[in-house]
Amino acid sequence: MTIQWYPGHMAKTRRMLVQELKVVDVALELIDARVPASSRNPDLAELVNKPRLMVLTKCDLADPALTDAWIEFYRSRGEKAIGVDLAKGTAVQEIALAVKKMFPQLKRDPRVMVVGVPNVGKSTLINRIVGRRGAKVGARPGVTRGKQWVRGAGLQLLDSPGILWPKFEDQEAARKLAITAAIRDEVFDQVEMAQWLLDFLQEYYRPNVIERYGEPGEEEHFLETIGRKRGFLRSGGLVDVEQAAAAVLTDFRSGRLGRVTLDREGGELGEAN
Ligand SMILES: Nc1nc2c(ncn2[C@@H]2O[C@H](COP(=O)(O)OP(=O)(O)OP(=O)(O)O)[C@@H](O)[C@H]2O)c(=O)[nH]1
Ligand SMILES: [Mg+2]
Repeated sequence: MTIQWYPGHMAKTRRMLVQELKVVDVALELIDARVPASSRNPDLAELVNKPRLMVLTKCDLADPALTDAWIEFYRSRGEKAIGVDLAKGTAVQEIALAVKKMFPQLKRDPRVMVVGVPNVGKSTLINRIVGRRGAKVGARPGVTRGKQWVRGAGLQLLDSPGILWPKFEDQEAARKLAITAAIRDEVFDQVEMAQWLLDFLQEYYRPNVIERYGEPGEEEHFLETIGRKRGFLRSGGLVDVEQAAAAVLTDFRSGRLGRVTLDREGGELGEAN
């Protein structure tokens, strides 16, 4: 199966970022707190030759204990890392302050590049910092189409389209990015994604699953039980598992399955333990 998660416009964005880095003072590297290893671009450290500050977004949707562990882990490796909830705006001003403190001598407003995978919250963060809707946002990958400088709060912020990287060393990282909606839904089989997610949740967040869907049946796959309970039936009474899968993914993405982190180790945290 050839999977196109690295369309031409991402290569173009990457070239644009390299170009803009020449005039940028600092890069904010956004990673999704639900997938703090899988949403980290392995190319970025090499690409960005400027100071970096890691921002874990969507902390409100992630497992708080694991978010703390990941921040601790990255800090222990010498990274600057801050966790934020962009839905509420928690800790956003801390980021603006941290950036300004980095450049006390600068006569102009610091230029800040905001980078990360699609849908991680780059445009939302910029809007939160400047306190207005300067950048377009949306709950699907690929909302921002071109670069845009947004000024405010004593900063110049560069919004850019999300980028992925051409190769995933493990397919699991790609799948997790699809589950968190960083990769378009058309790329992976939704039923397979939902089944994987249900298995994962049953292993690590069982009470959340039971609370939302009840106990899985013995005789059939969990997705069928869920679909039948919700009345997702095709003609002839067969359960529409595609529809059930879409519902499970929507539940997960909106936090209705509780606060969940999918990267328990992703290699890196495992190394630290
Ligand atoms: N719950 C929650 N939702 C968030 C958070 N940050 C962003 N979102 C939501 O995530 C979605 C994507 O946000 P955007 O700011 O458009 O993401 P982006 O990184 O600019 O995405 P692209 O431009 O597509 O690359 C929106 O629906 C936001 O409301 C957060 O911290 N918590
Ligand atoms: Mg955007």
